[in-house]
Amino acid sequence: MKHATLPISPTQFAPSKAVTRTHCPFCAFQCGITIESRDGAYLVAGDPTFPVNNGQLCIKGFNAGELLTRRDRITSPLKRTSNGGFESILWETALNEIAARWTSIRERHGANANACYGSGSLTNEKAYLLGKFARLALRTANIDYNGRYCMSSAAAAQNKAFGIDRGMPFPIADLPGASAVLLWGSNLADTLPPAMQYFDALRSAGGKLIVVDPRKTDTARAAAIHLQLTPGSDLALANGLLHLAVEEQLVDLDYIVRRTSGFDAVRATVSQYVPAIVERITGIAEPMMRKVVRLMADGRTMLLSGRGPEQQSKGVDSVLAMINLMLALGKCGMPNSGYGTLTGQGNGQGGREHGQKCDQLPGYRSIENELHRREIAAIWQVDAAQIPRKGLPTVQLLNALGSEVKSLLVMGSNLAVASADSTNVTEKLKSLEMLVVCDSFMNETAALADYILPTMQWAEEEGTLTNFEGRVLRRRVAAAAPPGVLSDLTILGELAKRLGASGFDFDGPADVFNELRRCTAGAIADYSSIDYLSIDDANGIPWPCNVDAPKGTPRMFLERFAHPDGKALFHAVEHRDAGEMPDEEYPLYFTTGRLKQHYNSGAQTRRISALEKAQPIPRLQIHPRLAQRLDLSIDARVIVQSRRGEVEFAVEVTSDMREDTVFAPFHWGGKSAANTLTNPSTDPTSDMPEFKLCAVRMKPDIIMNEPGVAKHA
Ligand SMILES: Nc1nc2c(c(=O)[nH]1)N[C@H]1C(S)=C(S)[C@@H](COP(=O)(O)OP(=O)(O)OC[C@H]3O[C@@H](n4cnc5c(=O)[nH]c(N)nc54)[C@H](O)[C@@H]3O)O[C@H]1N2
Ligand SMILES: Nc1nc2c(c(=O)[nH]1)N[C@H]1C(S)=C(S)[C@@H](COP(=O)(O)OP(=O)(O)OC[C@H]3O[C@@H](n4cnc5c(=O)[nH]c(N)nc54)[C@H](O)[C@@H]3O)O[C@H]1N2
Ligand code: SF4
Ligand SMILES: [Mo]
Repeated sequence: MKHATLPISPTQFAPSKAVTRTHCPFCAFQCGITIESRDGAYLVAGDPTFPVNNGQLCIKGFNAGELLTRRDRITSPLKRTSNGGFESILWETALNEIAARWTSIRERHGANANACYGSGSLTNEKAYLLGKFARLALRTANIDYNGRYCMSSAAAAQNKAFGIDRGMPFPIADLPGASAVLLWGSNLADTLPPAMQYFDALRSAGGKLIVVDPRKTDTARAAAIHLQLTPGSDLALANGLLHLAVEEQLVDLDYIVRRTSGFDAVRATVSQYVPAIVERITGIAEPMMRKVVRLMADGRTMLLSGRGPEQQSKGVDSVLAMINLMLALGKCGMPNSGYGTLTGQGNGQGGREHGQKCDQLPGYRSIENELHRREIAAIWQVDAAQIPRKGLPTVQLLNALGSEVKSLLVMGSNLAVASADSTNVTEKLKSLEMLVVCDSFMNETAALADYILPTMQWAEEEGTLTNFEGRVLRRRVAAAAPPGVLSDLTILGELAKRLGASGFDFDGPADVFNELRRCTAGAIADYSSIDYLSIDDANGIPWPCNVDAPKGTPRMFLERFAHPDGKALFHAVEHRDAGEMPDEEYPLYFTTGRLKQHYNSGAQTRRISALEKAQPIPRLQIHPRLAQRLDLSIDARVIVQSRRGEVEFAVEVTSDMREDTVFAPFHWGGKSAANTLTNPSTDPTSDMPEFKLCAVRMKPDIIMNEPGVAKHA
């Protein structure tokens, strides 16, 4: 079968206008863009009419059009050959063979031996359909997704404290109305650059920005106060700030009584976090802590967290400690105030709501809740008993590859680069009976696959995504897909058919959205009144959107939180060390994160010439005194070792670093893959791996001034 005979409607996927309004393919800011096709290229500009970015874009967005004309696009299904290369095969052959091998694995090892892996890059419709596909077509419990690496800690903490997880409970436009904003472990000057306009407005209105980050980032430089804390000490700092709030009688007792429960236990816990102890753990001096807590207690204040404190083995408790602080100060649910997390991936919000998580059904329902199972089973027209139970979360799933799990379908992630202890993950991927990757491009994970199924990308198909404010947006078609590629939705439908499953015949993305919408009615993430065609006119609709809130809900918690009694819950949490701490053998903290020019595993941005030219290689950021101690010059290359492996980096000497900490971006694979070093120990609640903290060494006798040439210092 050629792709033309598969059920895709050409009109649905053809761009209708010369200039199309749509959204950027990358981060959760989901900037409004316009795409114009001119002389064989696609020109991207900021859409001044879209109210979130107001016409601004970052360098990644401006250059995203190049992805649509890349010559290295995969345009036919590829199958691994016996000599380790790939051969092109027909769609019909690929789909039949994959389905037959899944069936054989299921017969030999049981249904849970087949697994799926999704992504916060997928549209809501894809995330939803992948979850349904795993449960009903493959009949496996084992599906998880890369949001596990991203939003899982903040999501778990918000669910515990507020009973709901919508990244930011208010629109970003509320920010300049605050008197102070505490940005905790986010470098949004590089990671959500158009957000800086709101901080500029905050400053102009007299508001203060406070940044908590072990590095002096561009975001920290824009702040009135920068707390350059010891990596991994966030929880102690948050408890220490609350200790001072109690001591200085800054807590809002009336709010605490009316709107929360559980404060007494938290007050007892933080009584131990006296300034001297907190100062020793965090490196932040007591007067500075007092200054910050007074600023945060006074007026309208917000605390927004990023991946810094979240991507740790205590990420959930660290976020809970921040929420405790904001609840005690009486801020959550108040105007221009409260706690929020800055969601990362393009659909990092919607991607965590519609059933691609191992414990979840659509609408943020729980797969272990009998009522939720029955509700979804009724829409799926199956018996509730047919829906599998909870499966393995990512790190456990990846560790089971090759043993309990024999096949993996990957849609929208470059696991071999993005996972902690990536050498181990690569070995696990190699040990599978069958790895299937759906992607538009070759990447380090696809290179290990048995089958690669080429997919349409962002501007070639439509669908909905939910931005960091919970605003459901519509992505539009602006470019024709090359012949030979299919939509992920079509691929799932065709594979489901071959597995004998029904319920996968859809007439395009809007049709899938309408089923998703029904599945969310009455659930936590309620999309039931969002009309697909009205999304554009409204410039996006924030959920919950239902009969009670037909225009959506820009601001949450104004009257009640989402727990049954309407109250927010305090959680008493204790500071603890990271899974691995610096010691004599490995004396330095190693932390990781992002550069402005590259996106995540780099699979897309390393292909865009302007971005590649601006940041061609990963550099290890180190403090000048550390460089001097190790006799490293600016152009030096260095080998960095952790207990899990070693990598080679070029060196960037910068006083933005602490002397005890080195930083590298994780956007590259191969010999400079930061994740070769990172520690896969996970948070016990969220299963988030510890990307932000492990111990490394750079021994003088392995410093290299030329690649491959060792020099004794
Ligand atoms: N340019 C660019 N933008 C992106 C992305 C990208 O890859 N590139 N990805 C998108 C995605 S998926 C995400 S999740 C977001 C992430 O957005 P951010 O959270 O802003 O990004 P990171 O660089 O991962 O981490 C933020 C900061 O955490 C700091 N940090 C490290 N250790 C600690 C610690 O122990 N405590 C504290 N408080 N801070 C610490 C780092 O120094 C870093 O500056 O960005 C989104 N936007
Ligand atoms: N050391 C370290 N590691 C980290 C992090 C860190 O801070 N430090 N951050 C973590 C975080 S927050 C994240 S989000 C992950 C992200 O890392 P990954 O999970 O690897 O995600 P990406 O690199 O964004 O995307 C991978 C692939 O998805 C493809 N893709 C995009 N859209 C679609 C689609 O619609 N369909 C299909 N089939 N494919 C698509 C792209 O072409 C690309 O090849 O990395 C995590 N890893
Ligand atoms: S900020 Fe995010 S959404 Fe906006 S242009 Fe940059 S990558 Fe795209
Ligand atoms: Mo992320």
